[in-house]
Amino acid sequence: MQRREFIALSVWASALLLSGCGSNSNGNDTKTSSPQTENTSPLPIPQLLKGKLENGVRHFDLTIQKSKHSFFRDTKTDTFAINGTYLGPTLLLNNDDEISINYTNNLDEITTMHGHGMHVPAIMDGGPHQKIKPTMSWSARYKVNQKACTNWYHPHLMGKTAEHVYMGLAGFIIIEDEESKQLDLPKRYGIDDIPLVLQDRRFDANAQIDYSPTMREIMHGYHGDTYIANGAIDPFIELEAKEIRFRILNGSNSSVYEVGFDDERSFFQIASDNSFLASPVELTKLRLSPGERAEIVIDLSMDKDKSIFLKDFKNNKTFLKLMVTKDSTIKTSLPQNLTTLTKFDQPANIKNRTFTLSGMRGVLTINGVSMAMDVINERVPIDQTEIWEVKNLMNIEHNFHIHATHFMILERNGLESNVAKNEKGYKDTVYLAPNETVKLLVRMVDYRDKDNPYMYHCHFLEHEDAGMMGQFVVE
Ligand SMILES: [Cu+2]
Repeated sequence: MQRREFIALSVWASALLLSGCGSNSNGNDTKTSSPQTENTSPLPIPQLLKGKLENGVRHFDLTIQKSKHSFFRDTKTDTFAINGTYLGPTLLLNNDDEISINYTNNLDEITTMHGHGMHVPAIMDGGPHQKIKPTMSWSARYKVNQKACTNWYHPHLMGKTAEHVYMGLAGFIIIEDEESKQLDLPKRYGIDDIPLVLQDRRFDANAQIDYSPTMREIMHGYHGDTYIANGAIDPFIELEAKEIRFRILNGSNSSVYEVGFDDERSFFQIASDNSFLASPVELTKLRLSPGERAEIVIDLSMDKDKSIFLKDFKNNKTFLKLMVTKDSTIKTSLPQNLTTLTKFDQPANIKNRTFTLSGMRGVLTINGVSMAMDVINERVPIDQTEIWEVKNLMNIEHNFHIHATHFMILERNGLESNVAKNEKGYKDTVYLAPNETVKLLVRMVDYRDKDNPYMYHCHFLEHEDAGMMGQFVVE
């Protein structure tokens, strides 16, 4: 009975979307339209792995494989996945844990697996140099050394990152610490603490993933007409009438989303990429560019028997239906103080580095050069605070991601007041509007290695693969 209502509502919602209310402003770029779906399935919650403890080390075993996934009813879609059929399990890590993540590559091609947001030695970073050949394994082994946050893992192979992610390779890494365990936040995984990776995809007439960007789409973004959440199209989730926490990852290749709810109610952002915010920030819309994360808390305590939709206001498309069907079994009350954020000191003679983002006709550059595997672009001294000024010289959007560290955003277009409140946590990826300049406060700590580089790059994956990436060593 209830199930039939879900399907009926979904058909209605799909019809509404197809009638034009959900038209995509990027629609001109979409050359194939995906099979229509009436599919209403529960939101998949990635399996939570805590690792197997052996001799003081938590071991995680992940297999990168070809698979088939049911995006559509009665059809299977070829995918890449980690352990399952699309995306991968969530790894739960505690600060100070010794861990080992063993990736086995069962694809027919080389890939890599990078821990995005992880503060780890360069050889454990899983960047373009840590290749995993078919049938071979690679282990990232390190001591977790950072504040509670929501990170993720994904391939980072030179020139192939976009395609490998598009086929389904990505998963969450949740880090908890003593502070996060004490906070009165929703923390029952999959019940009131929900991981949510937002993506858009193109499917061909045979319901197969279509990754075939033109030069224009490499520059302007490879946008899909089908929105998916945790690998499902138009899913629903049944929730308790209480505060619910979502750990949201923009896992798309090149789409910037404006996330919010269809009734435009407010919610609180509690964390950005690499830390909690000092205190919750009230929002009605949340901009997330590719690779960025935000944890939010939405209060559903007055919404029993109601449904609301989580959507992207930018393209007016829905990702997920929230159905408040259950009474609350536990009460949480959003704390006003979440964490203390330490700002790196800024000495009078602070070093400035400039990174200009530019390019044309499918070739993208940072400081005038495209990524080359054998070139170290920057040498950064350990334990010294620097200002990295990133200038978008183009009329298109970009972002900028730095491996190994977190940074704080000091200014946008020369003004501190242009930095939004919800961007004042620790970040590893910063959005840049067309022709915008940002100033970042950066400091490399703990891991010195003059031979093995980290990456900095645009996280619009088509841009990264087209050369908008560079390498730095910490010495
Ligand atoms: Cu870019």
